[in-house]
Amino acid sequence: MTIPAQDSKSIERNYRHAKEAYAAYGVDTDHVLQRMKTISISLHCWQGDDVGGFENPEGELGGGLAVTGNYPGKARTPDELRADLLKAYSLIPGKHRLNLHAFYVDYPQKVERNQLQPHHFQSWMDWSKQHGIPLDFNGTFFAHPLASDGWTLASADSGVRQFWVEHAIACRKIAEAMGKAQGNPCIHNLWIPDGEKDLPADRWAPRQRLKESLDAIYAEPLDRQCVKDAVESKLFGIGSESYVAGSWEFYLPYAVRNGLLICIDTGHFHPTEQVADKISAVLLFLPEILLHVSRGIRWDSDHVVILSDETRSIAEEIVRGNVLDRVHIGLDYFDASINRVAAWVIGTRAMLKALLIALLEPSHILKELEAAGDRTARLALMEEVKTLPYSAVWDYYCETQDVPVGAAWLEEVRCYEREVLAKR
Ligand code: RNT
Ligand code: ZN
Repeated sequence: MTIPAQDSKSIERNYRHAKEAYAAYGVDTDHVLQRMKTISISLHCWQGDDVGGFENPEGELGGGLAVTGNYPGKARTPDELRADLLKAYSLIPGKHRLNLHAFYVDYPQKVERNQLQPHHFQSWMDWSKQHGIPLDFNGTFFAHPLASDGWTLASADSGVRQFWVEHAIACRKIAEAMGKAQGNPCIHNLWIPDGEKDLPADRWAPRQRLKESLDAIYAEPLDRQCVKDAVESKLFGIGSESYVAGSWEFYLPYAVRNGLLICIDTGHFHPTEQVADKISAVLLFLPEILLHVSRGIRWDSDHVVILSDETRSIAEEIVRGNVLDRVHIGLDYFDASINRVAAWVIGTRAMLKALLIALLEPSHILKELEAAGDRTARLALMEEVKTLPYSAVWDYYCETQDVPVGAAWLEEVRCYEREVLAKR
């Protein structure tokens, strides 16, 4: 099928109409577009190669993570991954970040994870600088012989724990160096798989050990202008269905007590739990949070983010609370059954659309109606606002940011697939 293209004249005409429609609700679309330009999403490098990393191309993923699909053309080297990323960024309006995992290290010699240093990531930092794409960073506590049983920082083996504590400390230092180099804090996130497949007899000892490991990791205060540490909780994983040491109830108080960011991954909660509802609660007690926006289907399946009710309500909460500067938005999914560049583009554009729609919402009116006790009008208006012409504002935003409007980006991905991906 050929993708329908829109001409600039009709994009501008539609935008003018939309501007009037929103102005009637007291919303200034030009102002909204100015704010959109300041929003950066952190794209996750691991969508580009099915969470493979570059340490060991044959390595087992482990950690209870599962990527399904065998779409051709995945990135096999740092250069291929960077090329694919640049293609994706070129199809997404605005300036965005890259979220790097430690096992994407790009260095000619093998370096053990507890020995990693900033200079092992020099090629990434150079690329980041060259393209103006700030970096975020994650330790990698899976796909490694010392994590083969799924236990790392909470392991009963003190040698194993020590190795991973050293890895985490090394990652904090790397993140600090990245933040310093880019003049912008690098968000360092920590997620570990540790848990039990079946009913544990002792839920206490692993959490006690995890706490001690974390205390050692975060003992040294680092410059918050360079690095911000986040911890990511999880409900269950494959092989840790009955118990996860680093649960939400474990990490939230830990983060509050130690001034860390909590990372909320939308796939890490009970399926009917409202992740959006957590934001206004935790931000009363934490200065900032990190999001891993994902899409679970029946479980933490990490499907590509779409413009779902959940994505929209997360964006609404961030915007209504006026906390765009306190919420770091990262993506976390991995789908190997479709074109991987397209997966980045679809997910990031969906997140940005959700934020745009939220910024366009006349929330001041909704809040006034609520304060006046007029719940009828609140609901009526919430429903009517849903069909205001945000798509015209989105198209105009893409046009003015010099990226393809509507589905036209897909043509570019198809072309890239023919010319680059299919030849791998
Ligand atoms: C796993 C966590 C974690 C990973 C990445 C690869 O359930 O969501 O964030 O997806 O570290
Ligand atoms: Zn995550």
